[in-house]
Amino acid sequence: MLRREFLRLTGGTCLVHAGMVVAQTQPQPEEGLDTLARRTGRRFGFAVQPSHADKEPVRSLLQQHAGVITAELAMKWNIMSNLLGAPDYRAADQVGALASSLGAALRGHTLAWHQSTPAYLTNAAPEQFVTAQTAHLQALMQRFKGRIHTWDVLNEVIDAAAADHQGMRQSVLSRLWGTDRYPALFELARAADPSAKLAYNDYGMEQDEPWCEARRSVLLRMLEAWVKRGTPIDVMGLQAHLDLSRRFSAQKLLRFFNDLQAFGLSIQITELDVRDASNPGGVAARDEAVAALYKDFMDACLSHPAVEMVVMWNVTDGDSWINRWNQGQRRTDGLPQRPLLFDAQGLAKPAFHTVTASLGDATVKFDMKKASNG
Ligand code: 9MR
Repeated sequence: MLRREFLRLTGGTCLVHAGMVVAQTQPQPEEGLDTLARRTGRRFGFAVQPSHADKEPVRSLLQQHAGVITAELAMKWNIMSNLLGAPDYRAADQVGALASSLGAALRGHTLAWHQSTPAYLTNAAPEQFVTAQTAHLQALMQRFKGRIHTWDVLNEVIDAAAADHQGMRQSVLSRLWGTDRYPALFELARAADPSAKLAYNDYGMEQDEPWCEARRSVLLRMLEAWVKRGTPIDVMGLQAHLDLSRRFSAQKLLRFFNDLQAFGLSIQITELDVRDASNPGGVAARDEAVAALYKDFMDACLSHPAVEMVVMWNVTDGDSWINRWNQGQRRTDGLPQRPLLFDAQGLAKPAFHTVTASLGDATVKFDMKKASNG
């Protein structure tokens, strides 16, 4: 095998690093990211689209490193809905089959989200919407019953700027389902598949900015009310779309994790990537800065016993949603962003090595006395 091919398949991990021979106890090349995560009872994985997952380099990288698979698009309601006919589950089934073939846990994403609500329901009567949302949730959960590790039941309902609405986002969901009835989604989900963990999933809470703090406060208030009324929720999904232009404080993040744990929730990092649109440097400097933020973030996460899994949002910089033409912020130099662990050719970047080291060095095990509020 060519050295280049070997490094690609192994994620580029060398036995000699920075001039030092790596001790036998350090991660070995054949140990993929999920294997390393399992040492502390955790899992590591990726969000994928079927069209990327069956092509190189993504295919081999998943085989080497994936212990969790999330469908980036394929399990969203608007993607599978047909106004006139039965839902089209083909792409969702492909992602399910991929997870099985890899022996990976499958995350279901997402049962209720304003952005994936089919357009034809935007002006529905509330009763019609409730009937359609309920039927969708039940049918999709029934199809994957017993095969989903965790369902993202509800996604992104917080908007801290919505002061007149207690920080709840105003959307098709708040209008037609009702914010006070969000817990009912979890009750329906628990009844539909009692074997799946149930998550609320959201973004913009991981870094040290006033607006993140505001979003954390709204979230904790919302979760407290849900838990008080016995809502069957098991997991807080933190998307972790990190950004180099924002500050990071491990101390504040860990305090937030303690608050979530106190509600009896485990924590899953569900959509990790690092945007570098603001970094003016060349590729090497950008990659070092991205790797440093990954290190700070991963070390903090892995030091907390409530953190259960880490899922990257896509696999290589080439298939990252951030670099698609209509998404993410553009760099002023016109170059693509470098948000993930592997470059567009599938070669390991410095961020891969820091994440490998964080997983390899972790000593605190995932240890969650599962909440009894379910
Ligand atoms: O990456 C996804 C992008 O390709 C889709 O156009 C978009 C709408 O379906 O969803 C993106 O994924 C989002 C995820 O579902 C929820 N959190 C934010 C993600 C990035 O926008």
